Amino acid sequence: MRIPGLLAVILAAAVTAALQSAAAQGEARSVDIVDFGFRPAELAIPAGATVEWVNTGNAPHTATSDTGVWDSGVLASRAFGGGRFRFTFTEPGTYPYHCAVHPSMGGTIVVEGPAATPTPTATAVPSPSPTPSPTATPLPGPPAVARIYLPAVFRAAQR
Ligand SMILES: [Cu+2]
Repeated sequence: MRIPGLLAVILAAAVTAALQSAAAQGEARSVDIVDFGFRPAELAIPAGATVEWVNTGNAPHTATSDTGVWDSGVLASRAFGGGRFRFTFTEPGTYPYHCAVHPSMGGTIVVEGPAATPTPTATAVPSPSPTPSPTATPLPGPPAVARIYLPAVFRAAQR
C-alpha cells in the first residue's frame, strides 16, 4: 500500500523538524556572572539559542538588557544558591546588557543568522460560545384602559 509509506515519510519529516527545533532551543549557552563581570563578556550565539546566566559571585547581580529586551531581576549570590536566568534570542542582532546593581559590569550577546522560526505550538482556538437565540419578549403595550361609560348621574358623582 502506498499510503502508509507516505505517512511514514511525513511522520519522519515532522519528527526531524521537531528534533531540530528542540536542538536549537535546547542549546543553552552559559554566561558566568562573577564579581564583577560577565564571562564571557561577549557571547555569539545562533538565533533561537538560549543564554543562561549563572551568578557564581559573592554579590547579587542581574543581567539586564540595555534596551529593555530582558531583565533577570536580582540573581542571588553563590552563597544563596547562585541565581540563574535564561533568555532565548530569536532575532539576530547585538544585545548589550549590564548589571543593574553594578552598572560598570557590562556584556554583549551577539545573535547571528536568520531569525529563528518560532516553534509552532498548539493553540487552542476558542470555540464560539453559543449565542442565546433571541426570544420574543412581549413589549409592554399601553395599559388597557377600561372605558366604562357610566350614566351621567354616576359621572357627576365621580368628580
Ligand atoms: Cu553586579
